[in-house]
Amino acid sequence: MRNVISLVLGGGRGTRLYPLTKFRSKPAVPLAGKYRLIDIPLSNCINSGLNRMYVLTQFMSVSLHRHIRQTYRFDHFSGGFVELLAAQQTTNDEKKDWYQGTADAVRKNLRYLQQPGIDYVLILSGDQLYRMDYREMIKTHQDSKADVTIAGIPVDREAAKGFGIMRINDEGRVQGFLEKPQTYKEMDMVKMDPAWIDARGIPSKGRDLIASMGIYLFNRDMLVDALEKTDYPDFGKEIFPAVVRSKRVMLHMFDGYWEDIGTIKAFYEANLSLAGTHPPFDLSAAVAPIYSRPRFLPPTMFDGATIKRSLIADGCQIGQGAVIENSVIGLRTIIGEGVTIRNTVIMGADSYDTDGTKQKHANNGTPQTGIGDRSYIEGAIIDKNVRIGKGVRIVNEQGVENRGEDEACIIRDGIPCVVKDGVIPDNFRL
Ligand code: ADQ
Ligand code: ADP
Repeated sequence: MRNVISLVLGGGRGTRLYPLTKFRSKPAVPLAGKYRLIDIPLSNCINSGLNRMYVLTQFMSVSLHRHIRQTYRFDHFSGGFVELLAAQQTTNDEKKDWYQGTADAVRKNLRYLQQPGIDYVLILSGDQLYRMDYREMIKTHQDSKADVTIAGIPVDREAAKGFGIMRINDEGRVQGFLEKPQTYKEMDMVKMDPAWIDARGIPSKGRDLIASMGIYLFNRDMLVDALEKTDYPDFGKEIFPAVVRSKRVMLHMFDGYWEDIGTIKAFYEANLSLAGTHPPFDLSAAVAPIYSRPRFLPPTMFDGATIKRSLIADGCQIGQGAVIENSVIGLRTIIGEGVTIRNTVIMGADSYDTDGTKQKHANNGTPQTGIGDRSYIEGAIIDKNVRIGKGVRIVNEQGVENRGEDEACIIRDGIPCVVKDGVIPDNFRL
């Protein structure tokens, strides 16, 4: 496995996950109360025996760098590493140095792939929730003598609009690639016979299209060649439609839980699904754990709360009479007395207030870190380090789809979001 390099695409401009990406790069977005998005692909790599990884990100974020440095440590005999490759150092310069697309991001870093001893490059997305043993994909690739192998999953026609759709022949070779077809007419050009899917041991259940999962295994030399000879910015939009004719592009079929969590709505739903009684993705799978930075936090303290179907991370303090249902409560969250939290993702805090900062907030009449007494929050995402006052009500009662841009509490995809470090005064109502 030493001849495989993994490259995680850590995000474009991050607009689809705004405001979670307002102050951080996408890989650093917290997930399930104690992880970060980047932990998913990196854990999959490590559990697959692949430990040479690069993460491509638009800008260097201190917290992402620290997270990676403190989590992914390899002993020096293994040759393992995780390196961040940033398009630029700050977020506020002109955008011209930014990676123009997924292929452009890889092209700008080709020199790292051209080192000796690398035969294969595994390209992964940084915003998906799934568990995969990439060794199986490498085997498909080698057995079929492919130039490129794309992981694919059956999807129905509604879902197909968001994916690259592939037409496959009986040998498993990709013969057509259509990025995000919007009409049934276009989909008909790449559709499969459901019996073809069933014959591969995967129940088609009304699905007649095979979507690219954005997981690609390239022969290194072919990748370098394809990127040097063109200036195509994207794999899905340009590279694959162009190379399927001239190169041996093969399918690796996957049939498990896999979610693209690159939008606010998908991110919200994936987090809450983990809090259910039968989560579709098992965080506790002993054979393939999800790694994250070990922290030395005290156990969570409850003072007479009612909690149902929720994930509660370490270091929280939950006040008397609080009601928490179907929610994710992240590290170091402080929840006041009589607070109600429903269907909500709370990311927690980076640190606890000291007596000094508590006194300062009290003197200024501003809220303390956490959620103030008697507040009611439903259907929302609450980013890190927020200070929400007492008697606040955050519910999207009018069903607004999108509202606000720079305020502390905005609505995206119908979900109220309190931004990182946001301050919400006492008795605020959305
Ligand atoms: P999308 O997810 O829409 O479709 P894209 O926006 O290119 O495609 O994102 C792919 C991954 O690359 C994401 O993790 C994203 O964050 C990252 N990324 C995007 N632009 C980037 C950039 N400029 N620099 C660094 N990283 C960047 C793609 C494929 C489809 C496929 C779906 C599967 O194009 O064919 O079906 O992924 O989710
Ligand atoms: P999280 O606990 O969510 O992973 P961070 O990685 O941002 O959050 O770290 C939590 C807090 O600890 C932050 O406030 C950060 O400033 C501080 N911190 C942790 N490690 C370091 C470090 N090596 N240098 C400076 N500050 C650190």
